Amino acid sequence: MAARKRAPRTQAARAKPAGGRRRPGRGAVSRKTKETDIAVSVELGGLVAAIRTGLPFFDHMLSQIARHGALGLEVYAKGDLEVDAHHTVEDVGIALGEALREALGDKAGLARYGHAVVPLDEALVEAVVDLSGRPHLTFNARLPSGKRFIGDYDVDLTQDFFQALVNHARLTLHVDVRSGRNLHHVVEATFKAVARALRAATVREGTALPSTKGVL
Ligand SMILES: [Mn+2]
Repeated sequence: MAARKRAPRTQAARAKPAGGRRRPGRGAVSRKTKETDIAVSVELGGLVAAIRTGLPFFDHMLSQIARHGALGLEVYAKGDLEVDAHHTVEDVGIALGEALREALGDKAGLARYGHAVVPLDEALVEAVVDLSGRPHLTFNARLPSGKRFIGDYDVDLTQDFFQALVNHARLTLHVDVRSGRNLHHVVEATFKAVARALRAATVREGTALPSTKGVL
C-alpha cells in the first residue's frame, strides 16, 4: 500500500495545517519519548486507515477502531518492542486519545452518548461511551482462562490501551464482556464494541452543545 511508505511525521503534520490552526473533526499528534516514537491522525467520518505499530494483532484491532468507529485513522508507531509491547500499546492509546480529543473540538452538534453490543461468534461485548470531558473507565472483562497472549500481543494490554485512550480523550467508557470462549474473539469484539459506541457518540446530530451545563 502506497500510504504505508510515507514517513510518519509527514503523515501527522499533513492533518494539521501550518500555523497550528485546528481543522474541525480532525486531530493529529506526534509523540516521541525514549521508549516510543508515535504519529497519529484522526478524522471523524474519514475513510483512510493506515496502521503500523510493529504488532500485527494490535494493528488488526486498531483497524477495527477505524472501520467500525467511522474514523479516518493513521497510526505509525516505533516502540521498544525488544522490552515488550506495553510501552507501544499504552503510548498509542495516549496519542490516539489526544488526537481524538482534538478532533472532537467543543463537541457542538455531536450525539455525545453511544452504546453498542457486538457479537463475534460466541463472544458478546457491550460498550458505552459518554464524551463527558471526564476520564473514566470501567472494564469488566471475564477473559477465557489459561491464555494471555494472542501472537505477541499480551491481552492485559487491552485495558491499559483503553485507560490511556480514556484519560487523554477525556471520555467515559464502560466495557462489559458478557460472554466468550475464544480469546481472539473476546478481544476483537471488545475493540469493535468500543468502536461502534464511539461512532454513535461522535455522529453529528445538529449544532447544539449536548450538555445543559454549557461546556463539555
Ligand atoms: Mn480477528
